[in-house]
Amino acid sequence: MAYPRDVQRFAQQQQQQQQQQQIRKSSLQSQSEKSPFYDPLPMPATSPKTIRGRCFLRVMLYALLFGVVTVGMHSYYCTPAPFNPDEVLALPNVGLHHAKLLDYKQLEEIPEKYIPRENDAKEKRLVFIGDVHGMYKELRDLLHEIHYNSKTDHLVFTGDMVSKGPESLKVIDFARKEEASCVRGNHDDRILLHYHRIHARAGTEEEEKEDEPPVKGMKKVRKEKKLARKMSKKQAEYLDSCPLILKASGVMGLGNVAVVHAGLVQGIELENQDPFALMNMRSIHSKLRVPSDDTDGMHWAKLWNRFEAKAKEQKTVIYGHYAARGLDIRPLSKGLDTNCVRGGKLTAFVVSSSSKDPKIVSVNCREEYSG
Ligand SMILES: [Mn+2]
Repeated sequence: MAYPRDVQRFAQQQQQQQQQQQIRKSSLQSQSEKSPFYDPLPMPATSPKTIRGRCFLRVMLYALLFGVVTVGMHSYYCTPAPFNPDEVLALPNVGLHHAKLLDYKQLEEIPEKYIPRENDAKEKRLVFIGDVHGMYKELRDLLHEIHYNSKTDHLVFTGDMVSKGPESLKVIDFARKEEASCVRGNHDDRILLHYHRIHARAGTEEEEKEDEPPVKGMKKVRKEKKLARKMSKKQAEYLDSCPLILKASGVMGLGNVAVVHAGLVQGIELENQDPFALMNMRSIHSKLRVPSDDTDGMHWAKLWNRFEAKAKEQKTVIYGHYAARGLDIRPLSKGLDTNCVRGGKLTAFVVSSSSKDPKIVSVNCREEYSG
């Protein structure tokens, strides 16, 4: 029960409260008109879910930033330093003196009489020929194509004259007859190794029980041994006479030249280059900085061109071996193995005393041989 006076008081109180609220509202409105910074729109309440979402975004942003900085620093600091040949020399497993042990002829000069010079009265040519691999017919085709003249031209084979193809011994006989120059290739080396082992064992007990374990690659070895057995002493002597490196200086259109089968390590004297690398290398291992016969790492010719360009006396390397790359002509290296034995081409790099620009001539190879 309520007394009428109380009801009246209650109604008065209510009225007062409403009036106060109205005053507060109108003062807020006038404040918003006065201050340009006052935002009259009420902020929505921030729920814990939204706060967590924002936190997550911020963490993700920091993680992304961290990632970008890490990748940037890694690529800046962890890329290999410029190639330093001293590092290769310092490695104990690089056999730089094998040449003496194995009796390889490390380095010879192409005889002066064959070098085309700028002021030669008569035209003289040097003809560098890539890996022939017993493809005698194609060799004859190529010589026909360049109008080979044995009186004025001198042939230089970049190695791997024999093995794989059908007429290895004919190639040797022809090269001997023409007194061609040559460098020793990895396949020439293998055939010679078989030849010398077979002849060292001739007439001994060992000859009877030939070491032929049934392992992978034996078919190839048997084929090589067959060729080695057919090789005459004179043919073997010719192949044996091929040094690992041939050099010449002041060659028309080229300057200083080094001929090798596989490649050279820039910054190491020709006398000190490793025989295995000279006959087999394709790349320089990017971490170990040693020459390797596989294709990982950097192509040796790429490094050669980059660093030899800064050398005092630059040399141009003429080589074969890298059939997978095919014709590979760079300012200071000329790769001539165009994979004739697997149905590719046979290529000649012709330097003439009558022209400053060497010519490249190729012929197609007719049949495919493998193994
Ligand atoms: Mn080779």
